[in-house]
Amino acid sequence: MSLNKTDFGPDFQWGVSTAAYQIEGAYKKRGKGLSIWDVFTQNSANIKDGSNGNKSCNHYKHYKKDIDLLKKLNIPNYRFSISWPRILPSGFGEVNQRGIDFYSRLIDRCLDKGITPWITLYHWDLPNELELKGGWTNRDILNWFAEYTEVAAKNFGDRVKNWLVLNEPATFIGAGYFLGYHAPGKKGINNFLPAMHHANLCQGIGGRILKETVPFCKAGTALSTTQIDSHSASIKDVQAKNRFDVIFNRLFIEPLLGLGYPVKDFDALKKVSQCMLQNDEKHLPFDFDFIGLQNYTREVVKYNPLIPYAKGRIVEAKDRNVECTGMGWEIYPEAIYNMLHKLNAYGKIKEFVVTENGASFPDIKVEKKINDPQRIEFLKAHMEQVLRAKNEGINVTGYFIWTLLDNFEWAEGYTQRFGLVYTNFKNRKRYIKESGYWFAGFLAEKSE
Ligand code: IFM
Repeated sequence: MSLNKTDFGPDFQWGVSTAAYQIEGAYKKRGKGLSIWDVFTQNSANIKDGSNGNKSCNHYKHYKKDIDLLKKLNIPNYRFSISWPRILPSGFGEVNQRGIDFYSRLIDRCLDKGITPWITLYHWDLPNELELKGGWTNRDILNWFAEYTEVAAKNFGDRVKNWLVLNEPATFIGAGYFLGYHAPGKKGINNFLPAMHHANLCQGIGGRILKETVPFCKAGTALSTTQIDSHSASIKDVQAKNRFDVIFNRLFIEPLLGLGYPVKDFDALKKVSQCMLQNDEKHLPFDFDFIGLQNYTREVVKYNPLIPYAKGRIVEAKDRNVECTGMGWEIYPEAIYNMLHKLNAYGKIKEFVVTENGASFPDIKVEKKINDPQRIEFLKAHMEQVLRAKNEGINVTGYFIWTLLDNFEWAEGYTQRFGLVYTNFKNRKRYIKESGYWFAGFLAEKSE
């Protein structure tokens, strides 16, 4: 099937997404406070290659060139995140004007080049000073987050109309406050439940403040989705699959839609009531203008009584003999289609934007050229599935590739390359990959 931009209609929004900690570097520059990732990466054992984001792509310095790259690639929308400790070094209180100025310049550069900026408020780099007070487990995060949202909305809302509150809460809460392999490295159900509940409340808090503060704003939140299949049709495997579905897909959308926590399918969630105050249930729902849907793969789950709470484990893609990306994630394009359908079936979501989809492959630069046919195939196959869902009536209005530049991939360090543009981490030079040129060509096609 040949894929054309015109098939998606003239108003479909195309873009790329990035995140502050993954690309900015300049981790201590011009008044920025430390984030939990700055601190977590100080222990090199936490990251596969012992690296950190202290310099990363140094987008802080090269942002103009990076926006020029967007322009060169014909990319009309740019989603980036704000580093909370860059603008509020202690998390609340004193504002770092130099941090505000950086994002103002970035936004202005986008606008000058005709690129629409989209802001994600929280893409995982919590100010470390807040973590010292308990971070997401401390209920005060509701006030800290409200203040942060207000500062961002007041400073950038005159020029930025598209906002996302959280990025993948299931990932940063699950990996950071239950499994401990992401910052801040906390573990266990007693950290997980309050952190999860507070993140849920913050989605609504952020959404409400944005709608009150930013005239004509479109507010959403970005949720990770993963198709979960059971290893067999046995009742135990199916129940395990349902518990993983709760963890991966339901924890942050159902409270938002007024459905409460899915305790029926996951017993261990019952204790969340201990973190809830009387009116919390009323404050969980929020009617976002759109949901940012993110998808990379599917997982297969098998019952395992030895695993606490989930009582199941993921059957790794490599053990299933299927085609994988560099992350070891199965290449399964139907997952994005199925997840659009799954969330659409709630019947309450007005609009979807695919705010992340992409793949890492071990790209090699040969004489300034990076030939990455696997990424092109991956992207095309996923875009086809998005179109299929759209043609079936799902209101999906945009598709953003993860990501512009190869960057710091969290616990994987620099071992994974997701970019349309190759980054040489020794000298920060950028080289457009074949996939970047392919996307530019696709976007150049004139809409009817
Ligand atoms: O790099 C991440 C991003 O920060 C959040 N979504 C998934 C990407 C790939 O792992």
